[in-house]
Amino acid sequence: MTTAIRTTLPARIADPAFARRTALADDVSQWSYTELLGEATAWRERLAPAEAGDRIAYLVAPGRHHVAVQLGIWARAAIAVPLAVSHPPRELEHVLDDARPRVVVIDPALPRASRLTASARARGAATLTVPQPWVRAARRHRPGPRRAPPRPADPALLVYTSGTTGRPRGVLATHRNLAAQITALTAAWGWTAEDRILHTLPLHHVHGLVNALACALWSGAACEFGPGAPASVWDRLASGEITLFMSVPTVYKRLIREWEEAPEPTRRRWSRGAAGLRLTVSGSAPLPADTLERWRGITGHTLLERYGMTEIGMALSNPLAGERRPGHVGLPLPGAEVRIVDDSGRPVPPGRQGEIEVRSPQVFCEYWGRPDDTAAAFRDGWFRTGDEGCVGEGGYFRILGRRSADIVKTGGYKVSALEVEEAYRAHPAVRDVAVVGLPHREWGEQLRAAWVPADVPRVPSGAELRAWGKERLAPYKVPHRFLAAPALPAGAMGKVRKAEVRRMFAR
Ligand code: MCA
Ligand code: AMP
Repeated sequence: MTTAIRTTLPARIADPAFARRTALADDVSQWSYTELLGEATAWRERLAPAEAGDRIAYLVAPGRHHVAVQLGIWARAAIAVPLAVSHPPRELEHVLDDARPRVVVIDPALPRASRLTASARARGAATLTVPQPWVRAARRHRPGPRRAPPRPADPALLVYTSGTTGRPRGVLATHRNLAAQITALTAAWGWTAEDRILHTLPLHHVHGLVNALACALWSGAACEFGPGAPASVWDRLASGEITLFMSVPTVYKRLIREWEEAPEPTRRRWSRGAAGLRLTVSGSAPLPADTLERWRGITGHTLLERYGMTEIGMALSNPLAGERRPGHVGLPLPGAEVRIVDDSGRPVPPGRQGEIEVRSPQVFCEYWGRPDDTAAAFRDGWFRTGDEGCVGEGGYFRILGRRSADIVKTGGYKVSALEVEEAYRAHPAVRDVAVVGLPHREWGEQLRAAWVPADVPRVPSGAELRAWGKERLAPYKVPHRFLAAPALPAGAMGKVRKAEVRRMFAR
């Protein structure tokens, strides 16, 4: 099935009807669409070493500079590669080695800036810095030499995400893929130019990049970047200025806890203010029914739960109008076909469990530089999500878990247990290690590691192993607990039995 996608996000943002509207805001300033385009045009020229199709990586905190750089990259018809501000050098360098960017844009105020600058230059990339707050940004639209805007088929975005094995892979989406993802959501969730979203999500993943930021810009709406501290979020949600909020279940749990611990007058103010929101959305991980109920009790809103993946954008969503069923992720979004199949790829009847497959113009085009992985991810033109699900009454889908026990979702982030194990095997005191995700009230799942000490004079503590991991892995990939054991439970072929490792933590 194909949906005609004739425009792209960069073309859409230049709609003269949006020009004077607020595009981006933070706690000190607002940027109109004209100002944002002016800054993007300035970046288009500054990024001159890069040609169409080149990758441009950028380490810039979520906010107006981040968005201007991203749009400047697209104005050159280059591929945007967002880097995570929370990642240590080893993770950032993996992306540089894999994506081979021509240019790397770096905010010098960030902690990893100087190391990344050296790493980028050592790999032959040009580096550019973003202006510091004391340098007044170019605010007027400077047209510069005309350039053809990116075409729908041009590659647009390379997002790195963990697979079942090895290091994270780059998921490449074209402008057409993105436009299909955005139009499905803006239609389904009723976005208009009057919306203002409070954005507290990271911008190196689809949730923050597409669902929150790109949908706002596509609609001529305002995107406000704010701090993620629960009390600050509550104050903004209750301000009467915000219409939309999206986050992961962990964040809703934290907001609920903050509300419960607040004094009575503050609670009343937050609840009364938040009742005026238009929509609150949860995704990236299963939303527990009690969190949905408690949020409804506090704000009067039934969280809209949806399901998606970096490779496909959003595929399933509870409705804007109509029943939002707890424990379910709703129905296929406009333009998406979703089915449940058995192990041989045959669709199963409603109610039966199987793998979720998706076919849609939203689906990504390739894993960067990994043709075999790309081929293996599709069966007869359908993308195999690796998630288990079933279809219930009224066609509502349920997610029943991952097919691979080695994929863990913690606080909305996907982590490959095998990748974490591989990193820890490089520790001189670790002979062997097995990483599992255990159910956890706040994180959904939390990483734990059972490990076998090598023959070393001193066995490191769990805190030391955690600190060691944080220097090498993204913070959410570092196990929260370490359990030393004389051996790991293994089957006849030597494969570690993860179910038994899980039980080790229950003892
Ligand atoms: C931080 N830590 C974590 C996580 N985040 N540990 C496990 N899981 C995590 N997700 C570590 C920190 O390093 C810290 O360690 C300790 O846990 C507590 O950190 P804290 O300051 O409380 O965390 P935070 O910085 O406030 O972050 C929590 C968070 C964040 C806001 C929930 O994890 C987050 O932004 N999650 C959203 C991720 C997301 O956008 N996912 C979308 C991808 P220590 O105490 O030792 O210092 S999925 C996607 O895009 C698809 C398409 C989809 O469906 O949406
Ligand atoms: P990522 O690869 O980081 O984009 O994460 C995508 C994965 O998040 C999916 O394959 C699902 O396993 C999970 N996911 C996203 N939304 C939901 C949801 N509403 N319920 C359960 N799992 C979800």
